[in-house]
Amino acid sequence: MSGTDGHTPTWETPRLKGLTTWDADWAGLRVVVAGIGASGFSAADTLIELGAVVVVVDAGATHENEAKADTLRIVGARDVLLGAEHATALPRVDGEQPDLVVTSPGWRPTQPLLTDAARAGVPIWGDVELAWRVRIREGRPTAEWLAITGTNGKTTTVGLTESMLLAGGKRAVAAGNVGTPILDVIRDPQGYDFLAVELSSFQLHWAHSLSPLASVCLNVAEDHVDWHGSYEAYLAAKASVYERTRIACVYNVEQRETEAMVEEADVVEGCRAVGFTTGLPSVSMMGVVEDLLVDRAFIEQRKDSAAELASISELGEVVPRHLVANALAAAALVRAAGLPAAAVRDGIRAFRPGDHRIQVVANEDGVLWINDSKATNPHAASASLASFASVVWIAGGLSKGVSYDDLVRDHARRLRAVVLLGEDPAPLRGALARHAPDVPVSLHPGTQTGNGHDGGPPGPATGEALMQWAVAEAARIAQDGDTVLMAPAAASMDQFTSYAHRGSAFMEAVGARGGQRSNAKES
Ligand code: UMA
Repeated sequence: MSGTDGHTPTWETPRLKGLTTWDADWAGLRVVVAGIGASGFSAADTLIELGAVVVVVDAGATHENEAKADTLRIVGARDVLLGAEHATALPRVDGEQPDLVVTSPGWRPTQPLLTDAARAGVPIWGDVELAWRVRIREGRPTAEWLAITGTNGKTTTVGLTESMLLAGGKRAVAAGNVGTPILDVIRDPQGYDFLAVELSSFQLHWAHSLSPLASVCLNVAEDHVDWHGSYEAYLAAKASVYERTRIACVYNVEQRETEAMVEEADVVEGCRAVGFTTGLPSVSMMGVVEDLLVDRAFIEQRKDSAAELASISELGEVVPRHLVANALAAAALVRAAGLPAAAVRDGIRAFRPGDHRIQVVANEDGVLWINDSKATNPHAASASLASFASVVWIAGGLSKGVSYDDLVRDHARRLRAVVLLGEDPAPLRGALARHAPDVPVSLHPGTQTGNGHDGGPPGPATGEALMQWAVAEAARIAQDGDTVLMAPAAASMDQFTSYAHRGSAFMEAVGARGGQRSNAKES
């Protein structure tokens, strides 16, 4: 794990070894922070507070980054280097080779500054590793960590976990990949009992010594292959969530890969493996009996009985199977943390799912409109498609190098038509041609005519304009009983600023259609 093969850096050096608490001797440590986004800013700010000598590098010289750079200079950063030319090699700090690089998750291991650091033997940590190292302050841990990863359902599960912890009267917060940098919550003066920490595969790749109270990998499917280099490397990053877990490693009974990860993990003596299943639970599992979520893991009489936690209907009006799985995983984490069954039920009742995840936008004229902009990979889109019988599917975007063959093959029978997004629709279009040749496919006229970069016709619409076209096209095709499902199975950044932007554009376009119709009725 420590990567001492000469090609990858070790993450520990004699100077870094003792740095395992907030009160350790961080003073004068020479650190390069890669990135000035959410996590990089938080890492730099923390390191400056700890007395380290900090140089921050970011390839983007935007106004927003300039403003952040000014703030960091004021609080004491040694230097902030903005612009692509600075991200091509490891900078020196006060004329010397740095002791450490703290990188942002978006930086790939193949990025030149990072490969330069690796070649020079300079350890690379992510902000999550730094947060783990400084969590003990004045002799006490600031909070216990419940670590959550998986290809899909992370954000819902951290939200449910946080809600259950709060319902149990604990001071708790969701942090990490969910949006709030982990170092911001570690430094919160009020403090917390528990953190529900969402960890992406990128963050896990750069985390080396975490030892959470409980951990879960919800599921795995091909994703982020472009960042990790291979699916195997992505899986290895995901599996590392279980390393050094203390009380319970929670796995998905319906996905053997996650159980295998637990079997392989080097955990703390006495740590249990606890499964979750949307079927009947065996001993040491959370599961479903009739319409109830039950616990057969954290009760004394688990050999011959199960304890009721909540009824499925308390999760909402439409309850897809994966939401049941997410709730059971969250329940396992909080039960491992010693919370009572009532906290699970009350947490589920209080939970409000976030926008853009199988969100009902409208149900009009017999057509259900669903925003699942968070379905940024085939696995998430598959779970979404499986929830509906007859679908007009709005899909496509930045494909991240994944294959769409299985997805289209598995769901071809439920597709009435497909409306394609994406600057490069070829990957999904090809899979549709191979596995669903009879399903009509709509392509924006701009996409069909070219990208406009070569002096040809104008390129495809983007953002709101593109989504208005897609929604109008879907409305033209959809029939009574259909679901129009915007679950793109791809990232959004080629045509939108984020999945939230894409989802909001969809909701606005659907809402505007409702407005047009009611105006037409009135006039
Ligand atoms: N940058 C470079 N060179 C590079 C790459 C990036 O200079 O090669 C710079 C950019 O100009 C930018 C900064 O680095 O200024 C961005 O860093 P980042 O992309 O790591 O993003 P942060 O703002 O630090 O946000 C990160 C997570 N982003 C990613 O992993 C891409 C956020 O997850 C997370 O909420 C935040 O830390 C706090 O922990 C977002 C995400 O999209 C939601 N996650 C992916 C996902 O869920 O699929 C993994």
